[in-house]
Amino acid sequence: MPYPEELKKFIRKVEKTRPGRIEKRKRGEEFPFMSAEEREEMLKYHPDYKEEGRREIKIGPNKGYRIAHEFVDLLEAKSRVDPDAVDLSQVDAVTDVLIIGGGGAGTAAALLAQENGAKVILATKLRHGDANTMMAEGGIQAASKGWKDSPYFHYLDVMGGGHFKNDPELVYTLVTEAPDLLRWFESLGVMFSKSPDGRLETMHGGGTSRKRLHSCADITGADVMRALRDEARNRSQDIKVLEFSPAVELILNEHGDCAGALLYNMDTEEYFIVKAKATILATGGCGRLHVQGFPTTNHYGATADGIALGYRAGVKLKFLHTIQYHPTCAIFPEQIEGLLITERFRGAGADVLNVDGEKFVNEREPRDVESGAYVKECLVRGKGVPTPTGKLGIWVDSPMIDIIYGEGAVKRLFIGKWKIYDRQGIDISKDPMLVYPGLHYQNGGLENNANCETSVPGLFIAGEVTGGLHGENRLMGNSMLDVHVFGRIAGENAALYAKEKAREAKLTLDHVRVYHKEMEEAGIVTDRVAPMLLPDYTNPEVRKRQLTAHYVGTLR
Ligand code: MEZ
Repeated sequence: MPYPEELKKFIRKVEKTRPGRIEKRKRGEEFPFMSAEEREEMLKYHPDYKEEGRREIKIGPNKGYRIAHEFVDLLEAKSRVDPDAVDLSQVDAVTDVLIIGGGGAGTAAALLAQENGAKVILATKLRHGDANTMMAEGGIQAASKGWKDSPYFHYLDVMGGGHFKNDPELVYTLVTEAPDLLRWFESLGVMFSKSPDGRLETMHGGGTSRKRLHSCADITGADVMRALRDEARNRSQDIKVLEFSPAVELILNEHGDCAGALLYNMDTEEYFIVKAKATILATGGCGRLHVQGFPTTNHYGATADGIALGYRAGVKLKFLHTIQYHPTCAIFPEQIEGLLITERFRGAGADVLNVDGEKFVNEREPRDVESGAYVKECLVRGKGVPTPTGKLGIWVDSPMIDIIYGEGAVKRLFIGKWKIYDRQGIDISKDPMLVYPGLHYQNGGLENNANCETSVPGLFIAGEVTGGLHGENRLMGNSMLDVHVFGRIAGENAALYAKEKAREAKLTLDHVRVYHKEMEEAGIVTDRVAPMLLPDYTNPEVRKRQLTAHYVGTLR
């Protein structure tokens, strides 16, 4: 739907302030960054800091920890199966390494496990590549320009972004492995955006002290996933991919080691058992929990399944009290609500503006601060742009990019986004986009170390399901880095574990029995089951929240 007249009148205010803003840009005048104290103050408007949004979990290794109600609901839920009804002597498949999740982390893990001699089964809930990785837009951080940047500066930025609460060892691994990861991607055929002399293009992201964001236009994740998936499919002798086969429970053995998983065939509605010497959880994030009713940028299957599976098996949670709300998600037109408007727009020079067409925050504050500022502008200062359906938004002035880089720049640099808006009758090289923060990333998750090991022997984890690396706030471009750096490490270490350490013993689901008993003792009476697998949009409570752009896009 093109912008209606009631929004066009606000767009005219944006147009009116544009020449003055361009002049200031030419003079190098920036909206000032906040001081540390001002940032602290601004965070009060961030949804994570809303105490009534969370409650204590009553059971499991983190009993007493306050996290979002939606996570507690997921963890205070029963298994989808009755452990007494599962015959663990009937094993359907045996493998060295079972990988649960077919996004970037899972697929990178599969490749490295195979290269280290393992036979691999990769089980994924939807199609191979239906994952948040595929939807990543803005890029990947790596200190690739030695003379201006180094892993040292990258390290400091990551720690600062995470409020210095991050696990330092994980951060060290992330930043030192980053340049090699880019080389690996290129060897697999990922096509990064480059300048005419062949050097990687770089850009600033929120909270980065150097330009180190690399991308494939604004469809970085799609290109990375294409290359990884092709490579995994080329190795089909050793890597078997099971689509529409989510895990519903981890299986342990009598030593307490992880020994595979109970999977569910979504086509036939049958359960089946995969026994494995090592298992990797790479199930991704949680956007479809719609925490506090927020729309999401995440793919349809992002229901935090791995959190439920790992926690029940005894793995602790870390930093799950913080969730990332991406500042710029489409709020209008409603058909694309939740659509990610990549931070690259702001990195490239698009101003963010209130209802008067005025700037109110620097576009490159860390994400949590930036989101807090938008919430404050709309809900406290009364400066949000009202949408025809009663919501409030902030402008991202994308036409600035054509003015700065020359006509056609928006279409060239942001072809993915340009096309989606074009379908709605909006040309974002001429008109700005209306946004509001949306649920984007799970900053925390299950606890791991830099070898991707968990407290359960034989259980490795990688990617968004983990917690510790990003502390309390992830910086842009570090998720594409995280999932692939640690996906590779998990794959290699799981293969070595399978070869050298795995112990044979009887399979058991006793941990599920113990968990159910703990629920009973805590007085939790519920018919909820977890993992959720898919969001239930037939439920009016869930439907009220929203369908996102990705969903609409798929139907189109
Ligand atoms: O890392 C991200 O989440 C990212 C790069 C998102 C974006 O704005 O494009």
